[in-house]
Amino acid sequence: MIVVHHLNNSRSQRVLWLLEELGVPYEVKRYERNLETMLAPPSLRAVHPLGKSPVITDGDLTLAESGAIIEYLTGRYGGGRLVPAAGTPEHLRYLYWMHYAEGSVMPPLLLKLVFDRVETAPMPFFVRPIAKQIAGRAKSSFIEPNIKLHLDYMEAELGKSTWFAGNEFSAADIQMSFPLEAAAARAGLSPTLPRLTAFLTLVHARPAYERALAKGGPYELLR
Ligand SMILES: N[C@@H](CCC(=O)N[C@@H](CS)C(=O)NCC(=O)O)C(=O)O
Repeated sequence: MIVVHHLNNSRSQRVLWLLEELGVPYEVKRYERNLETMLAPPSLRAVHPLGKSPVITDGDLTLAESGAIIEYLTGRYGGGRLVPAAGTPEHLRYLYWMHYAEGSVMPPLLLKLVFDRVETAPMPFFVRPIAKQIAGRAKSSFIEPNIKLHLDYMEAELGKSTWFAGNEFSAADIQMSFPLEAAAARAGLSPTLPRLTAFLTLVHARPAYERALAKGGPYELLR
């Protein structure tokens, strides 16, 4: 039986959604973030040394990293569903977006989360102006321009097809949903990004997405 080690408000929601799309039975083992640090509990390190979510176990296998988990689950249980046929242009786009999500667009979104927190973290009053200045500089000179660059790029790419890999919904859309949900929470999706907004509306309307939310519990991304 597949067990999804699921951290609240996290990337593992994608794995629950994928399994609901595939109709594959699984169990959810829930872990709660520390309310102060927002980190995963130490018990997750007993499953995988990094203690990050998602992690799945399937028999003797323990596998971490969202993209690897998605590849494994579609390959083993998908029967060809949610992955464009090998050798097609859609398959190349599928590969691209599958890697882009965690490799390219998540880093600036994570930096934004960290530097936003630096600005509001408790600290001695005389340090605050300096911390705010450093965080503000990092955000205005690097983080925010990069987030805008990625958002505009994804918006333009979704002008080519309804979904990221083509006109068929694929597991790459599941992988890409997290950065877009994180961007909506952390940076907001402005009216100049109607395709990204429409993508999230389509995603949220999928019955499997709804079922996964019911299994995973409240899903409110960190901001
Ligand atoms: N690139 C990894 C990132 C894993 C990751 O950072 N997960 C976050 C949840 S969204 C986590 O476990 N955070 C809690 C912590 O770092 O303690 C993946 O896609 O699986």
